[in-house]
Amino acid sequence: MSVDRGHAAATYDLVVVANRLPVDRVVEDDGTVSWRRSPGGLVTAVEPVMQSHDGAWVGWTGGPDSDEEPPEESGMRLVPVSLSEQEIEYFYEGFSNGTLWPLYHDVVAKPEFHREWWDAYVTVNRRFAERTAELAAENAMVWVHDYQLQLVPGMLRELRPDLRIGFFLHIPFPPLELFVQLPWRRQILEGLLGADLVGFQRPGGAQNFVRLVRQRVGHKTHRDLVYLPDGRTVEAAAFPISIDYDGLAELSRSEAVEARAKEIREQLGNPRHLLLGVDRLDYTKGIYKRLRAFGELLEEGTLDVEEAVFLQVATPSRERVDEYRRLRDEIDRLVGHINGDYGRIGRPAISYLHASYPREEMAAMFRAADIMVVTPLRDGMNLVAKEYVACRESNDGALVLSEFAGAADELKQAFLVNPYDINGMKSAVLDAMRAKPRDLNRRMKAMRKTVKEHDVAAWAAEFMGRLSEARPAHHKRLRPHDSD
Ligand code: ADQ
Repeated sequence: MSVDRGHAAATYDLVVVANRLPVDRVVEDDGTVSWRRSPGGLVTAVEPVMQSHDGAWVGWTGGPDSDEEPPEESGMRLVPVSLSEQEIEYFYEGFSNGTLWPLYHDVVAKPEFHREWWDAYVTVNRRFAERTAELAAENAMVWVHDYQLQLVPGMLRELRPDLRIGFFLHIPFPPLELFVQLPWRRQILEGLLGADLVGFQRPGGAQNFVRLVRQRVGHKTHRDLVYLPDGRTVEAAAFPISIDYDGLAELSRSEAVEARAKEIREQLGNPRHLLLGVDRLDYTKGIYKRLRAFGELLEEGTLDVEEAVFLQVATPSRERVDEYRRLRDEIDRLVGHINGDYGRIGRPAISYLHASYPREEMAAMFRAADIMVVTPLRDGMNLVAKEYVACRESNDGALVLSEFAGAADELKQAFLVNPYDINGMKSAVLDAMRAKPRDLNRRMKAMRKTVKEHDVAAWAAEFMGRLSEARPAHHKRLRPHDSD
């Protein structure tokens, strides 16, 4: 039961803790402040759970030094955590996105290790933990999200041993050999072990975690369970995230989206093959190698811009981090080269867009594209692959998908590629172009069934269901005789 003694001291049965709140603060031209719901799967995922609980969401507003509380959203209280300019630089851009992000993505870029970044990470995680401890009702469930907040479960457990704490990592959890580079590896593992349930996108992530805990912290483990000296048990398991399949499928069927899809194809010159890439502009997404593969197909004369064009949408992201600025320049140059060499008047080989679009426009692009090219070098899941599938009601279209995206575990009927193998990607694109409609139909039907059956509501319900079965601290589990 939660207690409402007016907002200030109210407590909640379910608290979601994520780096960002699900709203953006918008300052209008006349200076008035409003809040806009920020697009994102997480809100959609937790909304149904929040409505059946008495929920609060703790997160940062996205700007410096702001603890102004936004209005409630979908029946949940939104509780801001404030970050200073320097914390944004050290905690968010630094340790989260300059250290952990590259380290957890196969060291695709070089992670930087700075002690002052780590100090800010500890300080900010503590602030989140303290705020959450004040908000959670007795025996409440707390669901902490992602790599920016890995110390929160441990800090919260110390403050509030009564809570049931779940943690979900949206990005990959790296193999031991990479993780051990981190000077603060032990603190991170101990932070995560504060949770009762630690969720990962793929079974491999859960296995990496359990192996590290056994070898580096020395706790007993058995399969996906960790046995702590205080008698608590921590479970590690995979919960592959998904999308609001029905919502997106319905949107994609609308006449407006259909008309817009047709218009997009016309504006691109009605090519026989329209290839599409949609990503945050991030070095893990494999945009550069993907466009090179397409450029080579044009260079060799295997393809011609009269028959195939590429629409690449890349939303700029983390622009204050050096590595992202470099990537943006590299891709700008590559696109310039390819268009300069192979484009014709009114027919660029690659239409390259930096904008962020509303859902309708995204759905129209997915409907318009014959081949969706999703080739991250490493990705926790990749929702774009699932979104494309949800928009292909006609069961046509092909998905070229990296083996290194979590989505590859479920979308087995995609044209799977190794994103480092440029020749392999070229062949996969050609295979997709030449595939018989019956083959494409069979693949798309199977993938649509998978995503429909395992949508985001199922994902959230599974995680919450498992967390609600987790034993509170005073219920000791029997230890097995041996560990593996
Ligand atoms: P991301 O790295 O952000 O997420 P992804 O899963 O592809 O990657 O999600 C991106 C989302 O942004 C998609 O819903 C997509 O439609 C949307 N989007 C992309 N470009 C857009 C644009 N130009 N305009 C509007 N919307 C756009 C992290 C992990 C992933 C994991 C998710 C969820 O890196 O591996 O799948 O979290 O757990």
